[in-house]
Amino acid sequence: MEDINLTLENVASIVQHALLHQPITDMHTHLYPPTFGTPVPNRTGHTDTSGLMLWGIDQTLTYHYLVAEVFRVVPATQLPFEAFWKMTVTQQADHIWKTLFVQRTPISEACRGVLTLLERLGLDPNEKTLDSYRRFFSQQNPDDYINRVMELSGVNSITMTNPVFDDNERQRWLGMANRGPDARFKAVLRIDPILRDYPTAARRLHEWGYAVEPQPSAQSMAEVRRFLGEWLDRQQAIYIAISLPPEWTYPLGPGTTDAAALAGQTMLEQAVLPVCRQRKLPLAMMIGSRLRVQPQLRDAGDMVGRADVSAVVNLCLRHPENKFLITMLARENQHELCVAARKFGNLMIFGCWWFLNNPSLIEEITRMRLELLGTSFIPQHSDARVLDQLLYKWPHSRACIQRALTDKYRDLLHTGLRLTQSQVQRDVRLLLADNFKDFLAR
Ligand code: HDL
Ligand code: ZN
Repeated sequence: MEDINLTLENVASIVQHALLHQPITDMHTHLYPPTFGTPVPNRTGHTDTSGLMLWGIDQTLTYHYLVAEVFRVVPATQLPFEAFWKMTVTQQADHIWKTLFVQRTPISEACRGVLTLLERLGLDPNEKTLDSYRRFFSQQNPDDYINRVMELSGVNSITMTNPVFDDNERQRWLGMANRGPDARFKAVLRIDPILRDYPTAARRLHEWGYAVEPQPSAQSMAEVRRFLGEWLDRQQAIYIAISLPPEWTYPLGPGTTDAAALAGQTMLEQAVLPVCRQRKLPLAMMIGSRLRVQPQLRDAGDMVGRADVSAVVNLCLRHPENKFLITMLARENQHELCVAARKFGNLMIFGCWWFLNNPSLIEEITRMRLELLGTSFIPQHSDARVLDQLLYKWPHSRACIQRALTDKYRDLLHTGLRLTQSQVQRDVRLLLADNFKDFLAR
């Protein structure tokens, strides 16, 4: 088929077409296939209440972003946290729908997302109750529904987050030995406690049969390396991931007396990074989450904090043989992180994470990244926790990326540069898939 030259008149439609038709590798989500259990009945009526595959209207409405928002309208002084947590998921969903979608205008990004996904499924977002939506989902089979959501959202590869220090997660992996992986999903070994709380991690690893000691001895380092290798093999994981608090820094100052922090740093340098180097796996570090600031909100109780980009610079400088996938949670860190990425080829920045995953910030950050990094970054990941969210997180982000890209191509056309549709398609393929795949393979 003949290539099309870009003009000021056709550039927007060519960019939109390229984004819509480029299969997306979603490189960070909290999604699971049905083999990890589903808390919503499937065709056989089977429900696994601790199932990890979240989907359907009730799971969508009780997403922790919406839990935080509903407590702003009906505060805990009216509906105590404990009373809310005692409710069933359907009761919580009814409360959230009534409060945020019926009694108030659902104008927040998390609310608008629910309306977008309902519309994408061909459902009327104007219902006053959830009955008709529940009827629709009761007729879906989880496995078929995954295929439908992937097709509608344009995602052809879902990267999971697999926190092996979570008992439910770990037991499911150990019990799954004979079941092959689901080709639509790729695993990621998530190991926060090893760096954030080494004493607890050491105790648990010891319980699981690894001779890890309370102090980061040579034996402990070797056993943590064995643990990492065994789980990377079990999961066929494509990278190792950790999230870190805003105050995380690297290297720790010479006068540091915090034994847990020193142990975490030793484990990073003597166990995690060597295993990643040996297997050519990236280490993904998600920096800036201060956990359970409001503990009564549970998953909804985490906060953002400005972090130290020089820690990322020192990491990339001191470990040139390692590959780092980095995202930071504070808007204030984004420009400095972008400039850091200009200095290190072993640093790939990704996504507009969590509290940055809002159109006003996605567009601002994407424009800055295009201007500073060209096409050498990963603009977005969904971070979806409920399968249905792919149906809004990607359309909303694509619209932002489209506006930023279109303006940048227009700027290029004004220089007299000739551009074609196939070049736009190549750029979009890099941004939505190949930058990640190439970084893994590098
Ligand atoms: O640590 C993470 O991976 C974060 O994405 C958290 O899961 C957070 O709760 C979240 O869901 N953000 O979107
Ligand atoms: Zn996440």
